Amino acid sequence: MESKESSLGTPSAAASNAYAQGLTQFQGFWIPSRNVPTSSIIAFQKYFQALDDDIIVVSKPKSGTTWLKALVFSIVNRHHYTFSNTPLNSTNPHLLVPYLDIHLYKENPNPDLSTISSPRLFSTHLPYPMLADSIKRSNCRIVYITRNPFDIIVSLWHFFRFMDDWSVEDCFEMFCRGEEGYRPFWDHALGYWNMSLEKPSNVLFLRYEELKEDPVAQTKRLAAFLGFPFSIEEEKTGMVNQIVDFCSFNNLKDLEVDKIGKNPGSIIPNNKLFFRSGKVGDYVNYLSSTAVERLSNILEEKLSGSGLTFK
Ligand code: PAP
Repeated sequence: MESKESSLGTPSAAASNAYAQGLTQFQGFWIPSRNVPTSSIIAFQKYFQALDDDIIVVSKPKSGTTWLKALVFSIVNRHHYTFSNTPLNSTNPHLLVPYLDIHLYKENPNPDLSTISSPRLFSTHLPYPMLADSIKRSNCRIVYITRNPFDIIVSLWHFFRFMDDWSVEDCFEMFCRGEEGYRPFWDHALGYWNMSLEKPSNVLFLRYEELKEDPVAQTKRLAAFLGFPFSIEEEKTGMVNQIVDFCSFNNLKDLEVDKIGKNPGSIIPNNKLFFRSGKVGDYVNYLSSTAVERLSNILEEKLSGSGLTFK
């Protein structure tokens, strides 16, 4: 595995936008190195020792990570907290399911994670080939969430407008060239898709759209995969619905911590940015049908024969 930063530096769109200027080619992927120094990835790859009961939330940015983290935290901790005293009321989901690379191994190249109670909840945006070998060798569970790339583009574009006066077309072009952070979309998704087929008890492949369409069924599926299935009694008393409601866009976005809070040390100016519209198909308001057709064709070619499709 290539372990040096590439002298290629930044993607071809770099001249025109700050987002691209913050990307570094590393181990074959473009990494937003302003937020994820390559040294923290190296430290994570070298020192992280996965445990069999670890749970790792993985996504490409803007795929539904915040939502999934809230759900996973709520499912796993439902016997420890009520909805009125859950830490989600006062802490953004990103801090409750911390990033291995953006948080833990950035703050300390060899943090002591042994004191975290089981199951430990972690997250990353890194593509499968860049995960620490101990994760691949262990029996831990990876939950991957993906989303239709058209909505990801629009979400990404909106999100980074806090630092970039870029157009949605700039963002779209970058995505089509596979030069966005953790790029390209199709390789990222394929890596986890293939692993979910190869090791279905270790890798769950979720879609944002499926969660939106039937959050109760998908939350049950998620809980069963995580080894925390809902009992018949819990289903009867409405626990699944309560978790779904608590983690819904409308509830989380109105919590004070997510409305006016900011995660300490984060480059993201406020947590509100993690909650924009939370809709499926919003892209039709931003991308032309020609653009959609063009990316659909790219996806068809790149994903051909894999069984993975996006609409
Ligand atoms: P991140 O990679 O920066 O953490 P991520 O959470 O993956 O972002 O994705 C953000 C998207 O999820 C936003 O989509 P939008 O821009 O199209 O609106 C955000 O609104 C949406 N989102 C956040 N929380 C929820 C939720 N509880 N339910 C549904 N969608 C959500």
